[in-house]
Amino acid sequence: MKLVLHHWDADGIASAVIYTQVKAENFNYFTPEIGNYFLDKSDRTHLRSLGHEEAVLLDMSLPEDDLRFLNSLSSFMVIDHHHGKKIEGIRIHNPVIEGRGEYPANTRVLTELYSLPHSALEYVGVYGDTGFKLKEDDPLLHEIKAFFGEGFEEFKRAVKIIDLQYKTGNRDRVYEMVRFLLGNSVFSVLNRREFTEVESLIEEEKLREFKRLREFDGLNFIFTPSRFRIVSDLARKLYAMYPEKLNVVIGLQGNYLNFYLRTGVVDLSPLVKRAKELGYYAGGKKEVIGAVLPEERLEEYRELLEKFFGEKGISLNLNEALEEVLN
Ligand SMILES: [Mn+2]
Repeated sequence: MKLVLHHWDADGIASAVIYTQVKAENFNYFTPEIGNYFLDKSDRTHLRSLGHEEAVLLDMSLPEDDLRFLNSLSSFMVIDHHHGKKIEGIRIHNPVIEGRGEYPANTRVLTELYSLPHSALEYVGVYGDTGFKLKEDDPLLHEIKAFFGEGFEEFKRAVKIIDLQYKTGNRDRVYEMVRFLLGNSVFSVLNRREFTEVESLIEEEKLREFKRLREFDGLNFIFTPSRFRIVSDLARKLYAMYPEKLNVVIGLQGNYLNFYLRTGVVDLSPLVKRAKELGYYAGGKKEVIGAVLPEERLEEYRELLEKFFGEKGISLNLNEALEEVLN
């Protein structure tokens, strides 16, 4: 059996479809626990049990240790467009790492690698990864509009629906989308209720989970046990309403906690740097820090945050709020 591992977003899905079409073979599909840019224990157990003879990883930059793990299971290669570095002993096709410029999507890397004509699937990846930040005068936007003509608005809607599937937290929905696109056009996604309904399911879930908001002195706090990947959206919404408060949202992500903090009170970038140095799966910028951590590191992470804010004369007071998470 041959395996395609891929990112769960629109570019990852379209990449899996393009790769399958190029190879014209049957594949099994796999995406890590949604939200995890690494393989967790149960991912590894599952992958080990497959006994596949070949695997390719598309549109995802996993830690070196995970790449070595995959390389030990079967013949393995990576096709990607994320920044990173070459790794001795791992086959990686990534023109960005090779210094051949920026690639807006992995679907574009595949299109070039296999000398394919431009396609709707390629643009699903391109628009999925870059659409939100393309300015009106961007040549890439002109290129996409020229390709779709009158159908551009419908195309945008289809990309959104393809991308949204992962937000349910249900990997099967992602695989169903891959399989659907193997036999159907990008636009036909819009005629399938099982895909389009996800949009309203997510909105309803967000409204429901927002009601869990608890307010402490200077702190807004939501702990959501929802399977949906809405933690960053909830944190964004809180921040829009209360930029002067510390807005913390914690959700479950497989065996891990997804911990988001958004605030306009202080520049968080030094905290992001510190968290990364301490080995957390963390990322962020000036007004946001997100981290994925095992529950047993929650206490330690809280101390890191409280120390950081303490140095600025701000008390975070997470103790009381966190009781809910730990119970
Ligand atoms: Mn991508």
